[in-house]
Amino acid sequence: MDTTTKKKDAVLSGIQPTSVLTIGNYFGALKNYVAMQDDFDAYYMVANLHAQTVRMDPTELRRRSVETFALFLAAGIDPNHSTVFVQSHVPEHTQLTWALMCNAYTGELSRMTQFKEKSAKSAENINAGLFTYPVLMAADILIYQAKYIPVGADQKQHVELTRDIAIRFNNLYGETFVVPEPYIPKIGARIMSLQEPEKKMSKSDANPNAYIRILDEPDLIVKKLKRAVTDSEGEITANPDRAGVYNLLSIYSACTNGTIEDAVARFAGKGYGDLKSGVADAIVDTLKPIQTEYARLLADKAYLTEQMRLGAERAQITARKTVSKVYHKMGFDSYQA
Ligand code: ATP
Ligand code: LTN
Repeated sequence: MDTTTKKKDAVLSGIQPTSVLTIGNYFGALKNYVAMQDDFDAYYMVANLHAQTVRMDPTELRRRSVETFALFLAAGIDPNHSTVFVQSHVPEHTQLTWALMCNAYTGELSRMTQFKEKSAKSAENINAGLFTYPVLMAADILIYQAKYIPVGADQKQHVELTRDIAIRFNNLYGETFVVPEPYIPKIGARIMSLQEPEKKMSKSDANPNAYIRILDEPDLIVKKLKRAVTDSEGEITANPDRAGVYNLLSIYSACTNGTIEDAVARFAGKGYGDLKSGVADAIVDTLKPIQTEYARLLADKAYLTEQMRLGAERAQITARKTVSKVYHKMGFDSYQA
């Protein structure tokens, strides 16, 4: 055995199964999961515990969790290379959450932008889970000693909070956790709503014209692009202040793996109609292989169930180690007289 081989750094990320994933989730997160899986010890999870911070029907949550798992695989995550699992199948996440909860401050949690936005959106259900959600996310990350966290720009603040909690814990109890860093892609980190391009595209937006789902049919994609909000300038330039046009150019770049400048050159001298149909075609081409593979996988429930079981089993080996280390350090030893 080659004893000089360095252990790979771990990466972890998760997506909530609140609805069908959008191209924002794909370009901001999922695409990078696939790109990183060969170079890292990768853990990718369906964040179903997080999803109940907004009220979800249990039957729907169950179905969407399986569908999101299938979509991970369809997008190219290889369960033989990466540990892919559903969060609630590894109960150690909630065990570590309690330990971290006692090391997180209510002041820092109340500064989280996502908490402020989501509580403004659903004033009738500002539950304690919505408030403590970033601590569960910190547990997801720290339990696998993950070094890099591939996320869209909106999650940067949560990863920074995780760093603070990890450093605080390490200072108090001795070196325990790897301190993680966000990995945010240059292009695609913040895909905007097609209807309100100042707002991020979100899978739970009330207006379906605001987002493109990974599973949207080509006709629907063309229709939604036609309705996308632009501006009255008529010229195609890369100006972030012209949010609608800039967003379409970013989506095109993300689909074609090019730069914004390449996208501007491609549409030089053209009108918004050409831009919209060019972007729609690029999206359709990107999503087609994922959609085909998704349909195939979803028809094989036995395979999905088995992969979920194997993924959870593998994740649990690492998760257990971290929890026993942390519990021991905090004085929660088992059966010691
Ligand atoms: P919801 O609408 O349910 O709050 P969401 O669409 O914001 O969900 P999440 O499950 O919160 O999606 O996020 C999963 C991953 O996708 C995260 O890494 C997040 O940063 C990324 N992501 C979400 N929306 C976008 C977007 N518009 N652009 C780029 N990345 C995004
Ligand atoms: N909070 C994230 C989803 C999420 C996550 C994680 C991302 C849950 N646990 C751990 C990265 C690492 C969100 O809402 N997008």
